[in-house]
Amino acid sequence: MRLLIIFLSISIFISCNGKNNRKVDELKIQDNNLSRNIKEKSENLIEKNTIVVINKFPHDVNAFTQGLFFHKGFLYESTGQKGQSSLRKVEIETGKIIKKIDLAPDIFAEGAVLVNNKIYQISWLNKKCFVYDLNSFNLIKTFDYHGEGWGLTYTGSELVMSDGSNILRFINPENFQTIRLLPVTDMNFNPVNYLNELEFINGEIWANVWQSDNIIRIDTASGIIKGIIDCSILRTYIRYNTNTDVLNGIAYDPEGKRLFLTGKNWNFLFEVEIK
Ligand SMILES: [Ca+2]
Repeated sequence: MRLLIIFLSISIFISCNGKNNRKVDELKIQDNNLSRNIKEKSENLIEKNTIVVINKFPHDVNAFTQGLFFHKGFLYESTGQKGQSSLRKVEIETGKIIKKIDLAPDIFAEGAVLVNNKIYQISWLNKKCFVYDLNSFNLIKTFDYHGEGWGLTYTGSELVMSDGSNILRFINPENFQTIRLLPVTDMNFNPVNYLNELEFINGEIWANVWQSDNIIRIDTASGIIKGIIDCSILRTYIRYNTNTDVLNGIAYDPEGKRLFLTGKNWNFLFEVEIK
């Protein structure tokens, strides 16, 4: 009798447990479906665009573009690589270099931006930001900072610096002290790494994502991506050689509403429109 009770108890337990397992499995499937739906819906909230090429202009194939900005009809470009780093003022239509300074051979220059008639140019591993007079390119001062320097832009009150991670640093241009850090994520709060050259456009931060053909549009308050711009079509225009590297270089002309893009050692600078 006792054995029968034990057997029945075990049978009932196994039966209930089986049902529970099925319920757990069903809940897991429902949960997975819900997660997928939320993910799909949130991804749909990110605007997806491509570009149309309006113009293409000559670009120095020896310019390993790391920083690019527009000012009063000219482009200003920071080029990288040790022994080849420079700061240039370039005529857009011809690609002609109007003014250029070469940096010390141990400096690997990165992003550059204009702040009140001064050009700020950061460096990759040298932990130095150089500040020049806009017109003369004379060095005014240098700042030291921690970590790597990749891209640089200016909001009108703060510098924004990328370092290859998903963290953007907001910096006081007066003393180069960090004011705040902004982690950049997708809608599901996954980090978006490899943020490179930057441009502040209509209140958003636009960033080249290193080794991709995408530029992302970042909300400056939340750090969440608002849009992805697929620029892969530019690859069909450029002439490849052994030095041709990735898309990197965003410059915006706010008055003419013109957007310029290029890449490291690319033979063209493109004027594009968002589609
Ligand atoms: Ca830029």
